[in-house]
Amino acid sequence: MAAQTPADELSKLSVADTNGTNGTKTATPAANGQKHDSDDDDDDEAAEGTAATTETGAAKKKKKRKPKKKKKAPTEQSDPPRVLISQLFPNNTYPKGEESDYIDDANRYRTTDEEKRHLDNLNSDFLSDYRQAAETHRQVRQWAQKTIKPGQTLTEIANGIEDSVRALVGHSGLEEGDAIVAGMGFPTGLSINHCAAHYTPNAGNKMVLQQDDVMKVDFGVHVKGRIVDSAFTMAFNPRYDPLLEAVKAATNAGIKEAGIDVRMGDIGGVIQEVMESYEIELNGQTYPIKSIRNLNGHTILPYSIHGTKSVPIVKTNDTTKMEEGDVFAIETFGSTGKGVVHEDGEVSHYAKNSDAPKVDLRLTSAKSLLKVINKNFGTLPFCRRYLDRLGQDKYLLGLNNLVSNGIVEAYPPLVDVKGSYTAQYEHTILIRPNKKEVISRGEDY
Ligand code: HZT
Ligand code: MN
Ligand code: MN
Repeated sequence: MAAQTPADELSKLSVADTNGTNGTKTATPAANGQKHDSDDDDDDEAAEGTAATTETGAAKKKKKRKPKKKKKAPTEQSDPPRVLISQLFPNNTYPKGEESDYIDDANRYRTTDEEKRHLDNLNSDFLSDYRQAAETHRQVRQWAQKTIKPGQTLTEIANGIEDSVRALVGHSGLEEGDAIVAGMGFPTGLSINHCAAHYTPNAGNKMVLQQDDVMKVDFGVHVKGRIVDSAFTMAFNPRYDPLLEAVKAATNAGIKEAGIDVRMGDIGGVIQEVMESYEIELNGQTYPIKSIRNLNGHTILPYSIHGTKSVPIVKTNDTTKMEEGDVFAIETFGSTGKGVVHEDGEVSHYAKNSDAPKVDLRLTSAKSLLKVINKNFGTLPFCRRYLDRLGQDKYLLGLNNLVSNGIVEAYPPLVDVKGSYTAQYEHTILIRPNKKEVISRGEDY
């Protein structure tokens, strides 16, 4: 775990120039074909200290030791994922997302104009933070996609994803302020069937994933406040394939349409057109696939999961334009139901309001909980489980008080009609001056 890799060992592996569409498989040094002997893993520093001290008497056999080999730092990801992304990609150089030029006539100059490149305010520093967060997302979701199976509890699944994210960025989030440096960008959404978003288990939740479920897996990774927000849908019964295909295609159409000066309402129109060109047959009934009209994509700001711009997923007359420097979560939801969601069920997701009013809190428990929130999450969304793991208890009265005072926002589960099925795909994209970068793109989606 603590073993250090000589930087030159890893830099020999040509990972610094990984480019274009990212497959987790090819983007990591793991794919370089190098084999390393697993013997090494046994004779590490700890074992060396024991031999001399435990053996006494004349008859002792001198323990044969191979010439000391330093335990090599891992060059591929483990299962479950526990190897730091910064170790797999040294020198703060992480794989790029999927880049594309702005091809629109009015914007063609942007790809060549030297001045534009100069003005790139989404470069260097935070670009590598975004790329590190995105690579963490790809590696954790690759593991999630192969590991998640019906029969697991949602609690196991959420903890599996969250422990992995925290390990790969090297911040457990248990020491005060640590979750602010890097870690979960927001709680792991595990929303099933007619539930479209914002469901994650609270303590004691015994829900088990079922064979015929459709589960949206929506999690965020942040590095120094740069949040990558990306989601996919899992189903174990192929009958849902047309639903998943429709939503994946709709999200990709929205991503393709996005660019500088593109109007929000037009992006919604393109998304809806693609989404609603699909239908699905379930139990001998044919359902049109509808865009969920009251769910949206959104801008992302440092330490804030939603900025001020929304990206509709149906046609609207919103003429707000995308601008350079914007970061967007492009997410679309399809449904076999009404295509409208409402809030329903126990809340799990919360976030401190960015423009929280300064209220003199009367309740001691609310005051002390707010301190915990400020120190550990700031304005990053959190869930009840995150308070539990920090050792907090009996916080619900205080938490509800912060919500009623407008200091903390509650994000209840969002559901379509019972019996319906919903799916989601989401990517984070950077509107850089010269290029659009789909930072979270992988081989999977
Ligand atoms: C809120 C709370 C969270 C943002 C979208 C979303 C998951 O529906 C403007 C448009 C995490 C995220 C959010 F804990 N929401 N993306 N991924 N949820 S949203 C929204 O509240 S605000 C959409
Ligand atoms: Mn999301
Ligand atoms: Mn989002």
